[in-house]
Amino acid sequence: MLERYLTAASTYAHWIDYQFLLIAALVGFWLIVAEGMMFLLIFKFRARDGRPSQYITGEEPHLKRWITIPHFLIIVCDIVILAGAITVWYNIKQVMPPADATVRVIGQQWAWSFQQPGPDGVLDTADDIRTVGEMHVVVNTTYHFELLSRDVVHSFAIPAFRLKQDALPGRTINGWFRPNRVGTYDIQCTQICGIGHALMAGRIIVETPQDHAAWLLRNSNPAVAEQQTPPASPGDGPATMAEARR
Ligand SMILES: [Cu+2]
Repeated sequence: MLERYLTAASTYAHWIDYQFLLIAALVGFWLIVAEGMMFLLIFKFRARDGRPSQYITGEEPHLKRWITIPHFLIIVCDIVILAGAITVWYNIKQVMPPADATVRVIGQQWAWSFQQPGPDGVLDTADDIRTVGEMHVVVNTTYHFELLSRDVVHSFAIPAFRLKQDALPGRTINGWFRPNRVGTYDIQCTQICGIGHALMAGRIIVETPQDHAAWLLRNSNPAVAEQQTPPASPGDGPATMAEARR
């Protein structure tokens, strides 16, 4: 249902959406019941000709029940919401499914930069690809990310993935995502991090394995990539910031 308003492009996006719907439905139900009851009672016991409005202290047991019974029902709803929230948190933040690839995400005032494995598929080797503001990933691939900050607290967010994770200076925070829809999606910083915070945007391009392989070839260090893969077809213009910088 929330997908109508915000594309869901990762495997856990719908878990978050269901949790929001669960909270909205349970809280919304009690909001309507409580407000409806309040206005009904105001109307029913209002002052009329020859009869003043009633002042009810609510101390008698048959009146107290109007508080205690909904109170316990709401506690049951709270437990349902908590159980859902803990399950979602555990599955997204505590459990790391095996990675198909690992990438490094670095926040700084005021840009996101990314370090991804080159054609060898291994991070921290000579053919790594470094980009600023733009990250390329393969659809239906589980990524682990190592999140770092060079200066202050940032927050790495991809709304279409329902992913949000703070980046803390001095710490490497691990997380994961698995994009399941081809497209280009926003990356944002969601922790106010200085005067350029609003400009700290990027994009993530989820592409097919073929498109990603072509991008890898175009952006790998030619000297390193030549030893590992056939050369890219000539005439490809600069397609990304990484290529344009070289
Ligand atoms: Cu930031």
